[in-house]
Amino acid sequence: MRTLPLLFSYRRCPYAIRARLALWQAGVTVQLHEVSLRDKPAELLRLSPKGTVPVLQLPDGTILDQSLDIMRWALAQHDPDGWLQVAPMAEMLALIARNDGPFKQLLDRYKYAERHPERSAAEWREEAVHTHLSALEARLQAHPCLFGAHGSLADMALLPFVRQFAQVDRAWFDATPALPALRAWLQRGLDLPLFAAVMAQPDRSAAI
Ligand SMILES: N[C@@H](CCC(=O)N[C@@H](CS)C(=O)NCC(=O)O)C(=O)O
Repeated sequence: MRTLPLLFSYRRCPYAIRARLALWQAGVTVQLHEVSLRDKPAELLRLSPKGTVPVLQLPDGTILDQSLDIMRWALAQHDPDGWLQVAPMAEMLALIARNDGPFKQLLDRYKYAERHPERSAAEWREEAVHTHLSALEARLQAHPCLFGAHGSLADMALLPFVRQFAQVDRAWFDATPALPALRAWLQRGLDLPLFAAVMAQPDRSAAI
């Protein structure tokens, strides 16, 4: 009988990173199964045929195969810094939906601009800033985190995606005058010991 939840994860996937951030923050010990997205294990596809990571299997057999559901489940177990309480849930979810929908689509176009030649990488980037990141910048000009002084579910859910955006052209991100508060927020997030912990090279199939 399995005693620990089983997490199928991929180290650099932003959805998997956000799930790990919440699980580690909650102090939930999982059996971590690092997968190759090119060679997905049959067990993962059996539990969740859609074949994306992260997937969490609870000891009672329940499957959570959406990163946000994993975050909310983990923090419902234990939420030491009150990430679920920082702002009304509907407001946090609305911001996360803008990240996961329109922003993620533009992020992918910016990152893989050669596959989307209707516009240049710089134009996709500009649209991503205009559609989403400038609104985050405005929030962060007003306070250090997205919903005030303290980190929330939304900060943690968005952080890995903003990290990925920054990494596409680090020199541009570091120099743009358009996003100074977002840059500082990202750096503070990446400097958290929690972030380093979830990005540690996984020992394949090790319990953490
Ligand atoms: N809505 C899902 C999206 C997860 C997702 O798309 N993960 C990517 C990796 S970052 C994936 O597994 N893609 C499948 C593939 O590349 O084959 C969630 O929030 O968990």
